[in-house]
Amino acid sequence: MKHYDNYIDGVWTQSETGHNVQNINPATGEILGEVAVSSAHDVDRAVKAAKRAQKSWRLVPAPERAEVLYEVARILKEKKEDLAQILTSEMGKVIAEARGEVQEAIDMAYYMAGEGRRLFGETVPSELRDKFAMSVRVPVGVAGLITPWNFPIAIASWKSLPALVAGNAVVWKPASETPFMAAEFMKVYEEAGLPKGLMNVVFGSGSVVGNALVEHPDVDIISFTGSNEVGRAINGKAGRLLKRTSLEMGGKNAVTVLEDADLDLAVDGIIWSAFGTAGQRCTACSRIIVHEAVKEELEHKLLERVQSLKVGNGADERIDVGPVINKGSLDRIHEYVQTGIGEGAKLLCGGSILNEEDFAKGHYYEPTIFTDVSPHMTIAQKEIFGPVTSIIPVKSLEEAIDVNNSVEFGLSSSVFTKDVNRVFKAMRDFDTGIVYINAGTTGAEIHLPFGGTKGTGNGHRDSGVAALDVYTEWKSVYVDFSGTLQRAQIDNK
Ligand code: UN1
Repeated sequence: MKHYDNYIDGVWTQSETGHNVQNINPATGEILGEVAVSSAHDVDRAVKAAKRAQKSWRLVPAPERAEVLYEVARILKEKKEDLAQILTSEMGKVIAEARGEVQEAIDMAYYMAGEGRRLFGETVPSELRDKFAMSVRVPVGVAGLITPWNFPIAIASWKSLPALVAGNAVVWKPASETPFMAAEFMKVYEEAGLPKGLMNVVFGSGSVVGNALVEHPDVDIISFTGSNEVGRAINGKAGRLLKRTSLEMGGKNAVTVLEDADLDLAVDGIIWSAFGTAGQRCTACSRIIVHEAVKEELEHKLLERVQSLKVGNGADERIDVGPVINKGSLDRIHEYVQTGIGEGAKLLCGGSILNEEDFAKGHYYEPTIFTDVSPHMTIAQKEIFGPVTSIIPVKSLEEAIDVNNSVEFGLSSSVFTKDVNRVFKAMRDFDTGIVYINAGTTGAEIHLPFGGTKGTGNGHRDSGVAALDVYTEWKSVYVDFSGTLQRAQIDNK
């Protein structure tokens, strides 16, 4: 049976508590192994190691730091299949998606390695003669990363790679549900030759380990992806300490289908983004806003497709929809469905926990579509994080935009139409951080900023060049080579 301890200062180290917790396969109930449960003291040791290591790492030229990232990319590529298998076994997503997720981490490693030769700053003209002005990026210091279970390696790569290439050190608290991917990713960094202390992993609960990271005076920035509730609590505590936070907290994403849309394409996009990862993506399509003229036809086509989806253990290549992460999640999803029925929404398909023999040991939910949902209903407002989506009929693009924007989140939205004018209108007026045209709400690429507006975040972005803004400070530098005292705002006026 596998067992993992914390990784602190380049050594796999037993936690202070000496306790462990089991890691369970959500598809089968099988016990995969166990992992350390840590205390605030373990976090403190990791932060001290990170702080020490960062002192010299910040002086290593960025192109040289990037060499480690190129190695990370190469090793991830070599181990892609093994990592995908482990990912499916502890998280449950189907194997093709697990491979895709590892690929996302590989892409991110190459992309951020390239940043080692860019990390662009700015030079601007000074107001004064014989004076040079520039602004350069400097590392923030120690980054505390708190990452979710739904993309255990991709999201960890979005955060750790830019942090490291920019000259920071990292203390990482991975989700309790997916510790093995965290340990595997750590092993990749180790093999790639990352100097000790720069990346530390502390396993344990959010309330102990996460909290200790947020409150530690030597952690300079917290980057968090997870629930809105936890993100707000983190921001409250970090705010009092004037600590920088980058928060990504979910969505209530909608696909809009207009009356001129290619309906078969729209169905492809909806099925993939509503039921891929069993709906457990922040970007999952959990609302379908459809023009009433094509509602019936769309429902018919969706129903046909949903009935052909195979639910089961994602390790089997033939499966389309895997289990949800755990029993608590399964029950919560079912509760939302009951609430939907109670509020008068109509079930087009699904609506049940799957517990016949094949499914009894895992946590499976039927792909579920509600129809005739009105925008204010609970199922049209709350993030369900499961394979449940809701059809909301509208009469125009304008109404669709209002409905799209009527939720507390602002992560991703999409529109299916062939009309170029409506494409640009939707693109401008959807109030989300990501907009797709003629595609579902998922499928973000790593070299573009990832994140959203309103309750989704606090203005920062993972991925893309925007991620560097999270892990660097601007330093403005003025070099006066005139040999005299030149007073800005005075001597040049
Ligand atoms: C998430 O939605 O939780 O855009 C992350 C996508 C993936 C990442 C999703 N590249 O679907």
